[in-house]
Amino acid sequence: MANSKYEYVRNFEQPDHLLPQSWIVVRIDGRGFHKFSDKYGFEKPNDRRALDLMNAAAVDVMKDLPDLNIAYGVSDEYSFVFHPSCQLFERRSSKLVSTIVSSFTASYIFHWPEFFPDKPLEASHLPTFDGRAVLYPTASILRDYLSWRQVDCHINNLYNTTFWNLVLKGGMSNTEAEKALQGTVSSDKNEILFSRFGINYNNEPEIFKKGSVVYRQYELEEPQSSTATETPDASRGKEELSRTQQEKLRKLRCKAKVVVEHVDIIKDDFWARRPWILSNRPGRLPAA
Ligand code: DGT
Ligand code: MG
Ligand code: MG
Repeated sequence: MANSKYEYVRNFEQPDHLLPQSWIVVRIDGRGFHKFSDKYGFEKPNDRRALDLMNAAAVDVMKDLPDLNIAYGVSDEYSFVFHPSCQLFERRSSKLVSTIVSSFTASYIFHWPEFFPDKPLEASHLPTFDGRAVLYPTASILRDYLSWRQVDCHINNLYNTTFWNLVLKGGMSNTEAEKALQGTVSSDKNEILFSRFGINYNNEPEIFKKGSVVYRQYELEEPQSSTATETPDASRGKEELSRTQQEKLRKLRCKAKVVVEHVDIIKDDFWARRPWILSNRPGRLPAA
């Protein structure tokens, strides 16, 4: 590149390479979705179309970035996870976050008409997302992060389901419903749902109770005796993969189907049967 007297301004750019050998989570969240969901008439407390649209956008992001290992979504947020060995964009935080945010937003807007055919987006109310990258030093802490999001999903969903039943079917005002739920624990909310509205919370759709998990599907494996979180940290990228090896892995990943499931990711079973997510070594593709 030709040198000019302006060249020095480059020095104002700050490096933002994320620490090596740590899990990277990019979490994005809808901006002002409280208003946005009202504007487009999302059903309360859960709008299946809105959640399916979030999932469609997340699948596109996973396909766009084969380095991603898993993603977890609930409400207007999605967490995207990169393995500690990931070298995408030299691990530069702003590149990773801005790419995921814009890729997700573009896809969300692209798919909108499939899920809301009768509600075209208006230029004055367009969906936008913010994003941040957070590092987690071990697979066990990464799992705790994902468990935190899934527990949050459950707690919020139980509260919201009870709240909106009290309002929409029970005839309470928002303030009355809020008061009625003050100081209640889970079992109280289950009881209110069952005794007043005949709803067994356990029978609510899994997507509402557990959120959505997106990952590359290989053949499920028999759980090994070692716990799911022990092995992966050994292969966290201390031995740098050559470019050719990385390219080969990327190609293998692109061949796997990206699936969306609404399952428990807190217990060991999910991870033990899908060791490729934490190990970063592609599994066996299912026979066609
Ligand atoms: P923010 O993130 O600080 O810009 O503000 P919000 O308004 O996006 O707040 P946040 O992210 O804490 O909460 C998500 C909002 O999105 C919450 O008010 C409820 C709404 N929302 C998300 N999914 C659904 C849905 O399926 N149905 C309805 N009715 N609302 C939803
Ligand atoms: Mg939000
Ligand atoms: Mg949110």
